Amino acid sequence: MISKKMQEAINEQINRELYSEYLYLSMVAYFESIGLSGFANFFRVQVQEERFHALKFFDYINERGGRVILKKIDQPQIDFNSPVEVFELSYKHEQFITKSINELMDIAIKENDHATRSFLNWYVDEQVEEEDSMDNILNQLRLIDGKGQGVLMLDRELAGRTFNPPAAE
Ligand code: OFO
Repeated sequence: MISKKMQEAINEQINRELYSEYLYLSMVAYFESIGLSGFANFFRVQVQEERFHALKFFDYINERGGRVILKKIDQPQIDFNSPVEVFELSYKHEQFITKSINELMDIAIKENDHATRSFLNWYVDEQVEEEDSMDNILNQLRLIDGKGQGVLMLDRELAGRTFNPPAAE
């Protein structure tokens, strides 16, 4: 059975994952409003990824005999000045999430909770990808100065992103 401390920390993380979903959905709305449907698609897929992250924690608490407590989700930022700003924020947000996953791991280590340590390894690896994908697009946007024909080409490329849920583990 999961400890109260570990359970509470994971419940907080479920809230952060749901907030991530909400934040990226707000970015979908922004990109739809400025006619960049490929960027909107990129964040629609990101929304699905975040829901997946939240539900994976949700299922884990249940499997370990704990109790999921859903908390209030803060309102995300609704307006953005440019695609570059969106990716700067997303990259920063993913760094924050990485830090929070590392803190969960610290608790699992302190509590000698080997099952949770093993479970969290998936998120540690996932965060490497999460940061990398935001950082890559941010760099591409900076190369093209965040505007012009290059943005339209990137938009076309991002239209092809699809959600591929990892195989059940
Ligand atoms: Fe974007 O990794 Fe979850 O929050």
